[in-house]
Amino acid sequence: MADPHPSDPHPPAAVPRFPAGFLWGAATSAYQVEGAAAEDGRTPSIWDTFCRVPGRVHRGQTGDVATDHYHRYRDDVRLMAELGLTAYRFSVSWPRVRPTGRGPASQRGLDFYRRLADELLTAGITPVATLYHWDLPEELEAAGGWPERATAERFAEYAALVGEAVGDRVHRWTTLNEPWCSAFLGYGSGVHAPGRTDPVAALRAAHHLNLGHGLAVQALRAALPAGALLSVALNLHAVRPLTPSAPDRDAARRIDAVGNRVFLGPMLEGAYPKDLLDDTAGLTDWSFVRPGDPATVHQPLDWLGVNYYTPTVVSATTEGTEPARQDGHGGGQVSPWPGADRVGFHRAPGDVTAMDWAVDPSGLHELLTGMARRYPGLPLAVTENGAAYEDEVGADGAVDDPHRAAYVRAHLAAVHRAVTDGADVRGYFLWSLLDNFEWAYGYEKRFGLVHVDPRTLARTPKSSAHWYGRVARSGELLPLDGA
Ligand code: IFM
Repeated sequence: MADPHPSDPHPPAAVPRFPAGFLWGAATSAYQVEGAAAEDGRTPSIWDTFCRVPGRVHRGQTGDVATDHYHRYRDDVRLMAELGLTAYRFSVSWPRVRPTGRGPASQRGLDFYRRLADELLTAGITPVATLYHWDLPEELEAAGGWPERATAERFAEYAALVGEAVGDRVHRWTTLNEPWCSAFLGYGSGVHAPGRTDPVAALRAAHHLNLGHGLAVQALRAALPAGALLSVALNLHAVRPLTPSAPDRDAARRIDAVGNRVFLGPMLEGAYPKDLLDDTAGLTDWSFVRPGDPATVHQPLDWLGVNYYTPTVVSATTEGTEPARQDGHGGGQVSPWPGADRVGFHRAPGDVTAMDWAVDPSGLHELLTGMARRYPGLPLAVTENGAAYEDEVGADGAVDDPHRAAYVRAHLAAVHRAVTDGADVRGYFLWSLLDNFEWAYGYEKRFGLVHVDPRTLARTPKSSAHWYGRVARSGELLPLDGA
């Protein structure tokens, strides 16, 4: 057949296509969406307690009801199926399936996750379960929390209970979500539950989260059928020095050490980085790391989850920087960066989301290609990426959110570029399926593909959800609506 435009100097570029089998998902976490906080035997987690401390959470809001996903999960699965999503990443609530964190499992709690997995499988959606997304049973915090070794041991027992009960249905597992936040925002800056501000406790917590991960991987391998795919999801920081000066580059090295390599080192390489131990030597001798721990933490993994929102720009001094930028999560006056507390944080250039986070997809490309180079052979998935915007419901009841669709498209383009550059990326999970409880910000920040009415909890897919669904169905990076 003759070329219809033999002289066209700009033939249309091919629409980028993602690899076959790529998982197109959305993510949530138990405390942020489930509600039903006191139902079916669930006991309080550290977030139930933290929300009740005056001044900790926007307007004293709680996850008591959240989006009521516990009761509405069937509708939510139907919504995902109608949109065309192929995977759902959710977390299991520890205090729901093992009330108080120790003792026997709650059959009613476990049954919820079995029903949820069945509903997903029936709808042709792949379930991806995370065991810990920050809701430590309150009784374990009362016994010392993550700074204590026993918490890692309880976590492995809980992992075994869940694996045995749900492992016949769920094949993809993640031990911890963003352990950096659990350790350093929970025990360092105190802007997250349990709200402690002790740098040594934060470092101890980081180690016991690492240990809990390693013990949980061992427990899951024993409990799950062969072929289960195990991972961890890290909020890796794409760290950039503000200037090329040696002090700013050293600031970037410090943040990379206590932000990224504190987990990547032991989990994927079997040792804590020497520079991290040196940076924190004035605080601790790390004697809480027992002989044998590094080997326990260093378990073979089947994939690595990368969570990314915005780059981390740092300088050697805090002069001229806002204290709230210290943690990127707002409001903290105490540094969440032990051994790097003189480092200054800056907003990257460009547009910002409602979180005041700069939109810069190049950080995601950098992280994915960096992980692919550093850990060849380890498949990757983007386990969280997304944006909060001030969405408004139109007079016709529709929610038009072109900014979110543009954010997601730009980040998917970065993922596609990383794949072209050799990174083995197997899936993308948009944060979040639903507008939900955004931790210390309460319900003020909306990350959802689906709008949730704060009074009625009615769900309305936003325009970005319809576009993302078409991308999921086609496997192609389609143009934005109206583009
Ligand atoms: O809502 C959180 C999620 O729980 C963990 N990662 C970042 C999201 C947006 O702040």
